[in-house]
Amino acid sequence: MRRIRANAIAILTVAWILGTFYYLWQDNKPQSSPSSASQTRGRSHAQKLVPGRLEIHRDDRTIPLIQQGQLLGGFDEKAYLAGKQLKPGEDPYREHAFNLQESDRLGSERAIRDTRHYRCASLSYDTDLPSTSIIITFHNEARSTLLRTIKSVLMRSPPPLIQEIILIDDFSSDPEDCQLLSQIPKVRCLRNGRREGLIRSRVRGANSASASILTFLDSHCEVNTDWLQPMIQRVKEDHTRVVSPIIDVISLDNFAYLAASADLRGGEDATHKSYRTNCLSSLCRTPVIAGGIFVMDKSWFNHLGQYDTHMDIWGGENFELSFRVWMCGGSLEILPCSRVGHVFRKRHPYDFPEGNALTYIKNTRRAAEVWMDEYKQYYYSARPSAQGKAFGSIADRLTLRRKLNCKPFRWYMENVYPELRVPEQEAVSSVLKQGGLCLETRGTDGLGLAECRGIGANRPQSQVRSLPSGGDCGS
Ligand code: LR7
Ligand code: MN
Repeated sequence: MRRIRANAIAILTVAWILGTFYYLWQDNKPQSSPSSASQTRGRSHAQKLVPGRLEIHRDDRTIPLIQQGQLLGGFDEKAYLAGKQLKPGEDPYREHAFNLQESDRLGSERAIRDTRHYRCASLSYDTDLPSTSIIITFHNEARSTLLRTIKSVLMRSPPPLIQEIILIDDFSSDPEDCQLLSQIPKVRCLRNGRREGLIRSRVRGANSASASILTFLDSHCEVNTDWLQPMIQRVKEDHTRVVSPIIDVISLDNFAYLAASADLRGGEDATHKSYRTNCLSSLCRTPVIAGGIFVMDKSWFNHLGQYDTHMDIWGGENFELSFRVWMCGGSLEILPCSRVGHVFRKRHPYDFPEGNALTYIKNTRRAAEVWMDEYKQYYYSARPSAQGKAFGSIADRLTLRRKLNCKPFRWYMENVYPELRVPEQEAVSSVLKQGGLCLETRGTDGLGLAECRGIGANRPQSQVRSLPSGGDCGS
């Protein structure tokens, strides 16, 4: 009897050990291929990518199979793309700072690898998620990249979640780039009567949005499988959250879709936990977001003062928004189970009416002057040339800060960014470091607030941006 019991205990112990090993093995299993990942996917809204074709699982929230015709309504895609083509002998990089020939060759849609951790596929989301207005502002975007952005949204989102896609044509040379696209169901086109820049354009889009949740996208993105649900879920649970996906890289040369690293601030452990929970606790929090791709509750966006509409063209608004969200009672997150690809460029393909450097200095000075309190000295020591440059009146934004009763920048540094060390007497060219993120000065080149390179960087290096350098996203 005793032996039988001993045997039973031994068997149970072995089973338990095997079970533990199996669980650990599952947890560390490398990313599965798109097709095997989709087989393990039991969720609603799930989509699976088969090379060259998109299948959408039917469920109560997914409109029956989306076919080319239904998806695009009366829109003539071929004519749209053929309307603008690279001329023989023309430099394919000249107009857009990416390889237009490759983008055009790809066409308006393609299968991309599901770059999420395989565990993401088994997360489930509420079946009554609120819908969102997608806001895409652009200035002279290539037709093929713009159309691919729109189609990827329509193909890879549960249709009921997409209330509308609002395009803001920021005074592009050809009004038809935008107008023709409004023949696609759900797509609306607003054209600026003069060049405004992305900040005022986004505000215009947000003001005309009819959904309660706003989703901002750049005009050269491709959203990945189930990109939207994790973000809307997080915002639905707490409307003060502002959430971003992990941003994958679309090569500007050959348009290959490349997975970005997904390491979160807390390292491996935090990453694994959040794959299982969609960030149940504070695992996904980040001090700053890249700024182009995020989801935010509309009333929270309005309550917090939208954007600083005295910022022009490009740059600085992502820092301003990040500081403001944290200091005025919200939070920022990057969700590892949401992935969106973006074409990172090395230069701006468009002009800045006031000049690139002056515009960037104006915008970032406004952010520093309104939000950084005594810490703005680090901005100025990194960018001495910013001193004395015009940045307009910030009275309205200071009033907003007071009205919202926002916390001091010191609070942000100590609570949101405690890993960040400010150089006391150190040379200005030092790096202020924390877990995965850095506030760094680069000689005379600028003050950067971004993921550190090499320390479990959250996003590819091309997403590391320096505050006043005035360069492109990656420079
Ligand atoms: O005058 C303009 N009007 C516009 O509508 C200038 C630009 N734009 C549009 C443009 O067509 C594009 O859709 O604004 C968008 C952003 O401009 P990009 O793509 O030329 O610049 P970017 O990729 O470097 O943009 C990043 O930095 C910007 C700083 O102001 C914004 O925050 C962008 O949203 C941001 N993009 C992202 O965060 C995507 C991820 C990559 C990174 C980093
Ligand atoms: Mn961009």
